[in-house]
Amino acid sequence: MKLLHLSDLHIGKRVCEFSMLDDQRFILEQIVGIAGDVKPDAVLIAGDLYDRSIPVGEAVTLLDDFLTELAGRGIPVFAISGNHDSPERLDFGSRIMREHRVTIAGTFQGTVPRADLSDSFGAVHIYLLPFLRPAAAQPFFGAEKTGSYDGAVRAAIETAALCPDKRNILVAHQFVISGSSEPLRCDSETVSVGGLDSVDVSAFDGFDYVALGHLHGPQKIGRDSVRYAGSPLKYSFSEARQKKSVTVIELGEKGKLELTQIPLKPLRDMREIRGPIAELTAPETVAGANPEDYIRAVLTDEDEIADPAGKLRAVYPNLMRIDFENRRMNAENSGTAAAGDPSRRTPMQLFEEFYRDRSGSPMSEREREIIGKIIEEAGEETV
Ligand SMILES: [Mn+2]
Repeated sequence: MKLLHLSDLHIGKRVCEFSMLDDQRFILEQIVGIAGDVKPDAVLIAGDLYDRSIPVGEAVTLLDDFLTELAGRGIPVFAISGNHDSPERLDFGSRIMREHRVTIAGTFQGTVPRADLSDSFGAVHIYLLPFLRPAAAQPFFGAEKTGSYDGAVRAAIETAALCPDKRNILVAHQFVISGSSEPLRCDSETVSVGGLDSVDVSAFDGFDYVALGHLHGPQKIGRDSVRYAGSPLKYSFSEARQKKSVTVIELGEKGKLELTQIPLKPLRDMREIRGPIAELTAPETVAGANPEDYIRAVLTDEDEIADPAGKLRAVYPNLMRIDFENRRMNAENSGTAAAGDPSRRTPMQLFEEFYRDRSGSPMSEREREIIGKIIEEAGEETV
């Protein structure tokens, strides 16, 4: 039996004010193509289908198209909610969709629902655990068992009463760790301070494969068969060097399983370029890769550049971010750090820093005037 594992679609996400919808449509069509080639017995989607609890209309249409395409090819889908999804909204229509073999577990209802598939080796039990917070588990298991994410997830799994002779698969969306080793994190994930949301991998000991969502870099946790598929697209520059993929799980008889990662090729890559502006905008540099990619430019020029954003955008239309790395900036930055406490700077100084950080150049006198007026109107003291 073959299963295709994906997660963290974050449909509707915007990165640096750029809508990712075209990129998401492109990558989801590619995944439908992969599903057509691989012919999995099911597709597992491990949460964060949408980027926000109330997704924009186009995002809903895109997910609808994706699920309809898979269902149309006769491929069963098993999906759960992630921390970005609204559990109730994902549940909408789910009882009707189940008739078309699209099974969505949005809200946690006190048990881990199971779906049964089978092949020549016998039954495969697929369990669906929506993203679980202790507060959502407490009404079912009491405060004592659900004082932590780890406790809440263990209490939920206990309800599953696994058949040890069957092949058991879990789809879950949690922050899973293995002892004290730190998983690979990215900036596009929602972080929780102090690791209070962590669940130890030992909670999943009874499962033959755990299809995880939450972390955006593809990786195993502890053993090979507890895996984050990762997001299908890069959603932050901290992921610029990652290779995105979907995971194929090939189940043999109980205890036998093979994993393959199928690489995904985005419509536009997200990458960093670094150097003096003349070099970065030179035709041979621009032609060396897709200029439509999402770009973070790190400029190393020592001299002041007039309108760096405009110059870069003329050749890289999807420029997302500019940073400077030169002696002058380093000196200024260390000056700022020495000045320390932002609360001791005036609103105007803070805004000037913000403006320079975003645009790459200082504010003009006219702009300073306008901002000064706005700050005054807002009742803040300007200096
Ligand atoms: Mn996510």
